[in-house]
Amino acid sequence: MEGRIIFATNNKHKLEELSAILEGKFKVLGLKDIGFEGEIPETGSTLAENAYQKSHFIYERFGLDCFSDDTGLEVDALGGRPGVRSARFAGDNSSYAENVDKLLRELKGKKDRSARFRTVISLILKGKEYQFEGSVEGSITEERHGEKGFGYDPVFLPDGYNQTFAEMPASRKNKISHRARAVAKLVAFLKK
Ligand code: ITT
Repeated sequence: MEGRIIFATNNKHKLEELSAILEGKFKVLGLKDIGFEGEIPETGSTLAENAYQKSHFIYERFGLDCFSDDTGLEVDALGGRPGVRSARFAGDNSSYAENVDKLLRELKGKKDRSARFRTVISLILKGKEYQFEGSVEGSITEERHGEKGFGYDPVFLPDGYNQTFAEMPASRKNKISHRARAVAKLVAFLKK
């Protein structure tokens, strides 16, 4: 029988991606499926801390095994920013569009546009935590390209491809992305 796993996220795009990546392996339940509609606090200063905070929060309240994902976009010319602050780059409650606008503004005229997405997954299994990391190298385009995906996808060109994450089919992003790479490690662990 297909196993079930709870993904502690409020981000519906991430839930969709993970459901697609894990299709046929695990049925992914979101927070709504377990009756939780609130926000999970995220106050850590690293991806690993935030990932742990999210999975731990749900484990404490519901006593259920679960995993979370914390992701950041690290831009070399910005000293690794926005990084752990990727969701709030342009301010608290900023939209994806505002964050992308700020990124393009800060990189205007800059030659070095190299960047990477990094994901840390925190899994809690029988009260014990395990972490899995995945990253993908690429560069930030001068303008937006494509409508698919979410967040910074329209301006992220993965190395070796001529389409941004927002131009390529979801099935391709889901093979090569930071999240896909971290999830592959999670699956290998869960299968052991
Ligand atoms: P949860 O914490 O509830 O899972 P979140 O949106 O707050 O959802 P993060 O804290 O990991 O997630 O924030 C990362 C931000 O980075 C997110 O809001 C997007 O703007 C961006 N991001 C994450 N994954 C991305 C991806 O695959 N493609 C493009 N942008 C992404």
